[in-house]
Amino acid sequence: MTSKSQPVRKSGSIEHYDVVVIGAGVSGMYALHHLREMGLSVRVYDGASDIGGTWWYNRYPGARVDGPGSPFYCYTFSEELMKEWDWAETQSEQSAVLEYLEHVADRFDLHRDIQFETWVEDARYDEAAQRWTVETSKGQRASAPFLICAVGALSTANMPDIAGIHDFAGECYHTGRWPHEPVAFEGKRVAVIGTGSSGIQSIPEIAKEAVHVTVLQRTAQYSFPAGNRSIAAEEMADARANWDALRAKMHAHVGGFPFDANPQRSALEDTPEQREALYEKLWQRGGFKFFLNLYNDIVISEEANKSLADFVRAKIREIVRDPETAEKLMPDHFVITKRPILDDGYFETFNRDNVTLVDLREDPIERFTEASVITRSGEHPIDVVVLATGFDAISGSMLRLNPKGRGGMSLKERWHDRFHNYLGLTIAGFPNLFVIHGPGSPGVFYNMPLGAERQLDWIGNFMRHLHERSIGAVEPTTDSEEAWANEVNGIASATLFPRTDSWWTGANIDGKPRYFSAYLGGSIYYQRIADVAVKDYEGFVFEPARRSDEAETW
Ligand code: N01
Repeated sequence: MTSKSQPVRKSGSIEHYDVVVIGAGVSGMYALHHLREMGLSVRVYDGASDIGGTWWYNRYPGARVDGPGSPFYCYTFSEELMKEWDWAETQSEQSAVLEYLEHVADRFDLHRDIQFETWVEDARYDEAAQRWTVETSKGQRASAPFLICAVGALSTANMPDIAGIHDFAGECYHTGRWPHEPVAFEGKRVAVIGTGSSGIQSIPEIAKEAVHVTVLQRTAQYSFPAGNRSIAAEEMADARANWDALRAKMHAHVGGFPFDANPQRSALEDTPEQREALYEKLWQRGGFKFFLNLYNDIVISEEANKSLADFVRAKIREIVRDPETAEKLMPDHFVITKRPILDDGYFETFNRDNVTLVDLREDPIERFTEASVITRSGEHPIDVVVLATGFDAISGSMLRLNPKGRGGMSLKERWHDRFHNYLGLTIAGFPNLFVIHGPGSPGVFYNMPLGAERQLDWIGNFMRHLHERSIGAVEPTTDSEEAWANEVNGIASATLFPRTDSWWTGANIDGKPRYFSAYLGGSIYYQRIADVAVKDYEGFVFEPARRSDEAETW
């Protein structure tokens, strides 16, 4: 039995640590492990009652890894960890990922330094002390020179403001806040609002149980076969035997997976027949590699993009038997410029007698009553409503935390027009604060556990550098933020991504600055931040330590 690690010191009711980490998901867990291994005293807070972050909350039916998947959606910092864990399927279920994370937490004894069911309600920088002080929902206060915000890129639920929704007397669940007890759909009429990844994963599962499912679709989506399959014992054995080479490949690959480099060929170099043959082969194989094995200009050239969009639209027409329903399911934005979706029988679900599609563009929701949802064309009696309405993504959880930096300036003030940052990690006016997977970083465009490790390894080295030079506070200049914004925009604006309304562009949240904030260069990003370190952390301003305790346990 290990006891909780002690704070560096206590003064009155405040506990002092070297680092406070907010969030105990995939990133926060590694932050704790890595910084503790470096010899620092770390305290982690999380509002949930256990580890896992997104994998703790998103328990809706059908929730699975929908990226390139297992066994490479995992931590890479420990060879032993990789070698002792067996993954059963390529698109692991939520429960399997959570089980893995629980194993990690036990193996590295993480629980003892995490305080659960505790929201950080205030985080404030004290310029004189060069420290952050946080106040929690439990009425505690803690301080540390460093604050790491591992608050999640997809964790602040988007709750739609629809007339009468609070009058609805039936059951109502958001996919990102799914209950821990099983939700029974047998004998029930269900409305699902939203057809992003969460809606498209859950609708086929709910339709297998419910009496009737009404799908309320605002934007029709392209979705691709998930191609989930079991991972054979020999495949796991092979991955273990070649782990060093695979890990090196993950570091080199644009998306952080051990795949060969993407083909360097334009769709327009092939004939329509050759393109069709490639798309068909990838469609039949399924899985996220579909997007990684495509032509190199699908998200750059409108014409190349249209060739794939037409292919998927033809697939939808082929799968969905009722032509009127198929037409309502026809997406009309640039394919892949909203997050690509992997499904297991989504379009086929519309061939069931118990599923109805409502196209909200022509038949909008007017209001909810106690027992129904009313759209322009009429009333749909329901027992359950599932809100698959997504998240205030990438920046939303930082804004919910709303830390106060120099002069008491809040992040909401600083980010009112755009999400100013340098390297996707730091913010001028908010010294010693680091954001994981925030705006300006590859975040959701990269293998997220690996991306978190790489960002946190960089942060750890930076902290050591500051300590060795007796630096008490560091922050970027606004000039370096601007140059970084230009770099991020420069890459994005060469693509079609910024032209589509999506959670990537913030268009799903009213009043949010609408622009594409992720760094699209993938692995180049890690080279960029390494270069900054080599150049003595250029772009930052440093303030000498006023006290000797800037990281007290070193
Ligand atoms: O959220 P979304 P999500 N009235 O924003 C609609 C990751 N993920 O939870 O497109 C009516 O994509 C909205 O319509 P529109 C993955 O990266 C990972 O599904 O804005 N409709 C859209 O259809 C994913 O991309 C996994 O017009 C409203 C839907 O709700 C990301 O999370 C699993 C509405 C929201 O789609 C987010 O996916 C699942 C309103 N008022 C998700 N408001 C894993 O692999 C919103 N919509 C683990």
